Amino acid sequence: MLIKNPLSWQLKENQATPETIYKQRRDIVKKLGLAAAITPFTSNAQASLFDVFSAKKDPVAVMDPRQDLVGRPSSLSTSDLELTPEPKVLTYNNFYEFGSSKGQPAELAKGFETRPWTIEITGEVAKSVTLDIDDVMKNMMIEERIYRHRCVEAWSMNVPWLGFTLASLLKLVKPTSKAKYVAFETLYDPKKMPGQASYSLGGGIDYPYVEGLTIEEAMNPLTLMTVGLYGKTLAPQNGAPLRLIVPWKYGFKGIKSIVKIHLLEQQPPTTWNLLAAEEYGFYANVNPNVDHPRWSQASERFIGEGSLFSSRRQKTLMFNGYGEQVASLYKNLDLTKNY
Ligand SMILES: Nc1nc2c(c(=O)[nH]1)N[C@H]1C(S)=C(S)[C@@H](COP(=O)(O)O)O[C@H]1N2
Ligand SMILES: [Mo]
Repeated sequence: MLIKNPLSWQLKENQATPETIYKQRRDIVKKLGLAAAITPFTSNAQASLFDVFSAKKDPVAVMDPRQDLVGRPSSLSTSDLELTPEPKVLTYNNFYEFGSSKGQPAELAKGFETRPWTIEITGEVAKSVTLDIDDVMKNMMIEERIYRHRCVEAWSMNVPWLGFTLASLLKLVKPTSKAKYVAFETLYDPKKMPGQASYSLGGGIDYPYVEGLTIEEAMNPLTLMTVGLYGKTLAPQNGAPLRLIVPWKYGFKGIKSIVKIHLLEQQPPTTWNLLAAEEYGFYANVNPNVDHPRWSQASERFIGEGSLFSSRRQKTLMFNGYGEQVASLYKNLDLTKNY
């Protein structure tokens, strides 16, 4: 299989993009100086991933405050949803590296530096690589995906994420036939992440935070490497510069501020499962019929307009409403045991 050239691929995609978005995107491309970087690679089918991502870099940019980011509309977006107001998405967070109570991450992650930032991809791949986040953001096709976002704590939001499919990234590194699982790791830097330096602030987690998916889950087109929300790059408290979003699973699978991706043959350990295996499984599919040992999962508190205390209760949807796309992945699995 040839390594696809994301640059030429992006141009092709753009031809199918509505004019206004295309124009905005073209302006961004111009601003980033990407146009000049397109030529060297287009004719070389053998281009390695290093070549593909060696487009010239912008001056180092600290992405806090958030920068504008445009995503192509996607048919995989759940576009009929009432959105959770942006200020709530930015303040009602779980990110234990910056404190284990709501509101704390928004405060303690202020000024968290996300440049320079690299992502290492290793293990069962044709060739291990280390990618620079800015090259990744320039080369991958960024889409807007409105998804339901359901925490295992039984609250939910609807968020317009911006990102690219994990599948499109993994295809570039060519997983080997032994790649059955994908493991992810958050940055470990207790100097920058106070929750990693303090047991009580960090909720007793053994850092770094780790997560994992099966290769089939990772390759599903819904699985999004997320770099933004509400038309801008991610805020630190939402997992800048790069986090995972798996919309049919509980939010804790959506690991934030990723620095490592490792493909492997065995199921990798995952943070909440290590902490309390009888409460949090590896699969963590949203399921109204399988309760958490300490509370029901049949309904959820939707965080929308108005006060958090007045938020409405609604029924939990099987696979968070994404069963049509993902139920087949679990047809041979007992979801009561594999929660
Ligand atoms: N590294 C890391 N990733 C994390 C968490 C965390 O504490 N640390 N919390 C998870 C949980 S429980 C949820 S619900 C989501 C919350 O994402 P949000 O704050 O963007 O809504 O992030 C997930 N990713
Ligand atoms: Mo969560």
